[in-house]
Amino acid sequence: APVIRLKNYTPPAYTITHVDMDVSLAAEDTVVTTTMKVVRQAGTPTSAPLVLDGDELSLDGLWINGDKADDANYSTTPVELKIHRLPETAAFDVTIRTRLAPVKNTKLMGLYQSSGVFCTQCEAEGFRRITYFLDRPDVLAVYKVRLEADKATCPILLANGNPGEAGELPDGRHFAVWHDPHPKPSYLFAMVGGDLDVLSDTFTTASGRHVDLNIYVETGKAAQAAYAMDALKRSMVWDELEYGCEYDLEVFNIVAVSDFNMGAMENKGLNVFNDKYVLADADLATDADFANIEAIIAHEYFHNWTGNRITCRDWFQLCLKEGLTVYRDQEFSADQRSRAVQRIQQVRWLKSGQFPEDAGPLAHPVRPSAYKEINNFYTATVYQKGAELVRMIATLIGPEAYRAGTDLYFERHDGEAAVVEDFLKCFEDAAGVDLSQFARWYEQAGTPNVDVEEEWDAGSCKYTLVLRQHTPPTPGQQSKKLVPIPVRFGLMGSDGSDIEPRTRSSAVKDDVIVLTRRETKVTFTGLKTKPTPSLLRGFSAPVKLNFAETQASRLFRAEHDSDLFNRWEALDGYGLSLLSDDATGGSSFTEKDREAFVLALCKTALDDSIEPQFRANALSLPNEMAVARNIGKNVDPAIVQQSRSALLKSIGRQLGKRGLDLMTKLDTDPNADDLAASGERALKYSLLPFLLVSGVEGAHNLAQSQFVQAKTMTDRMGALSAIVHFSGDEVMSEQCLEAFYDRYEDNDLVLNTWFTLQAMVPNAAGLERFERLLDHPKFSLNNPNRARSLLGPFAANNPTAFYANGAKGATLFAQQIMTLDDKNPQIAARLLTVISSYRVFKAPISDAVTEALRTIRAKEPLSIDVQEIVDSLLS
Ligand code: HT7
Ligand code: ZN
Repeated sequence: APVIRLKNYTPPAYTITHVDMDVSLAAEDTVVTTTMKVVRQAGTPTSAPLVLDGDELSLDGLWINGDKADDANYSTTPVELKIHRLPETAAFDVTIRTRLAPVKNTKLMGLYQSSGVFCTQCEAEGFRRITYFLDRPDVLAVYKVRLEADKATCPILLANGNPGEAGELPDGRHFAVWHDPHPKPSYLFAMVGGDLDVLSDTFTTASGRHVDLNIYVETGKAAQAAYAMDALKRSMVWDELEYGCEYDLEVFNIVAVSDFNMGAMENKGLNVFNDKYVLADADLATDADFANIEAIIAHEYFHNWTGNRITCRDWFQLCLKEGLTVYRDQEFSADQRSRAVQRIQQVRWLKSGQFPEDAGPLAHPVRPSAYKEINNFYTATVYQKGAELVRMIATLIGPEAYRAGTDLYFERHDGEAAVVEDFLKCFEDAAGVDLSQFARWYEQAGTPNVDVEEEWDAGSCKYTLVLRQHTPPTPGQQSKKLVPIPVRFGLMGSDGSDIEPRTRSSAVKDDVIVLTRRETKVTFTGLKTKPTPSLLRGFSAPVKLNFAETQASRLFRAEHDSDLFNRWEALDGYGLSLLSDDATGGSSFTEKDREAFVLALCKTALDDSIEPQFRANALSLPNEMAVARNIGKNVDPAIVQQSRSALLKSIGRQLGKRGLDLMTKLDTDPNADDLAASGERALKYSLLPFLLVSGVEGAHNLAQSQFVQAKTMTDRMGALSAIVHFSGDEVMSEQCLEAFYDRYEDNDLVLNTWFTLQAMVPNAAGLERFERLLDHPKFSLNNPNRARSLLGPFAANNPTAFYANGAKGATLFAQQIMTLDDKNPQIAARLLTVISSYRVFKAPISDAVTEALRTIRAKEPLSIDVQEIVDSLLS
């Protein structure tokens, strides 16, 4: 497969300004007739052919300016339609008729059917599976779509934009016309046809525009869309207030479908969602599910401006819309919920998903320079690290200049397909700063390291911090340049409060040290005693901070840091170092250090003055994979597990009865759906595993009664997961799993969580269970959520099972990937990336993974999607 390179970008020779589509929907034989107004671009000779993209299309007719093209005028290959001898006028019409079989589309790209509902997914290159087109984001057109279908099975017909004429047709068919006045790239095209229920509401924008809001869901489930609707309205208000962005159509439609490759899609005026991120009520969804729904609804809505009104010139610029929109959804969630807790969760995700990507064979810059399959580049690096870059810009220039910069971006580039440079220039102009060094963050893969040393001169009362940056090499990028790194900091006095820092250093602006050189030295004066530094507050830059801080200082920060994020980080970092030291037989931690950690953690857990959700996060110790990655090589998963279990037990013993009492006290009103109640539930179920593993009297019974009496899914799942993973009581575990299954066997979304929970059962028993579940009648590779629910956690986060019996899990996993490759290569490739840290494990077991990867590589045919990932994983 050819490699596509950013440096080879050329503007299109022709563009398409108007698209008129007529779609007659039918499962086996959909007919799509598309008339496009094609405009020859300046400098294009009239002899230049028009080359349109296509993918698995069957061409049924071609007309130029209404005249049937004769065979000599065009040619097709599997990936294109080339039209020669075009009219000499600057603009002309091309009409193309294609025939599709949505029911056979298992890739879920283009037009497909999900539980009988016709829907589309066009990003990144799905539109070319509907019609031949200039399927690239820098071709923007105004669309009119006429849909027709059987009225009984497809009473709802939707497309982008505003609704137009609709009516009845002979033979039980009907039609609806949609018109989208905003020029858009083809990846934002969408249409839906099916029998769906709707939850409707309205919104009035800041300037008084009336907007109809509709969420379409499977019949009988409209009530489950209430939270999504509420989140949507809050998102609309927030975007007006924080970014001055108003909605710009008469309707905003969301459709939830059950077969979907990713989370959701921001099609103009017609978002299509994985139903997992729409449907929820307290009986069916956990508090975490609700939070995800809120974030994804917001994310897709925010794309209306950052992505749709201003789109990307080419797919290398993906971070332009995704990094910015993730940053926006993160800030939205921070405003709606606890900012510190949100930041902790974002950083957890960044460190467990993006840092490993940046440190392994799949490392690539936030703006990659080459790809084979664009679907493989919807990554944690583009999304999460991309968001961190926007966050750093805001930190470096301050909130007012940041807002002035985004205002300028919307003003300057509305209606355009932009590049990262355009975005940066807006902040340069608004803030009067030079971001040329900052631009390197977009080009350079790898997580920068910041090594910190401190010097204290009691005689002159001077305290000096020396910070040095270096970025380790990544595949294809051996030498690295210096990048600007904003390190938010504080100096803590002996009573734990912040000291006003006094320095003449030009690297310091307010509470931020900006590292632009290899080494930055900052001296603070006027200090009576040596301060305790609190560095990288709020995780102000996506870097790895190496500071040989004493354990005592960590605990001091855990207790007193005015930055709540850093209080969590102090505990998390302590836990990670302790577990890594333990699992490698190291001697950096004494028994006393260990006890001190256990005491500090329990103190935090039991401290009623701290918000419960924060305490729950503190109690969630680094998982086995985090410890394995931190160790970095020759890891034996069984030993990591032993260290972790031992620590869990110590903590459980220390919590003892007080932990149990707290749990009982946290038995909040099951109907309360406010954030305070969800924080209490989070704390409650983060305590339970400790109490169960350490055999605290009463814990076992409490777990069982919580499960039996559970009124919400958070309670039910919290108890079930603790029982299955920590009670050691197989009989009770099986009974509860069975009860859960009996209750929810017909609810696909809930059943996914039943698979996921069991995919995390450790050791050989977990491997056996995994093997059994692969054969379970409800397991299927056809539904992405179901495939992910079992394969994902097993391969990503359950190393003692995955590597049991000579890494048999790797062989089983590879077989599933190969089967999936024939159905849905995008999902196969994405699932395969979860094992990208396999090389940290010791030789015999990691060799087995290499073998499994080679088997996949030898498969024929093998999709480009999977091939590109396997090649990187093997390189
Ligand atoms: N922009 C979307 C990314 C996307 C996608 C979504 C569903 C299926 C396939 C997809 N390919 C790319 C989602 C987002 O970031 O908002
Ligand atoms: Zn997005």
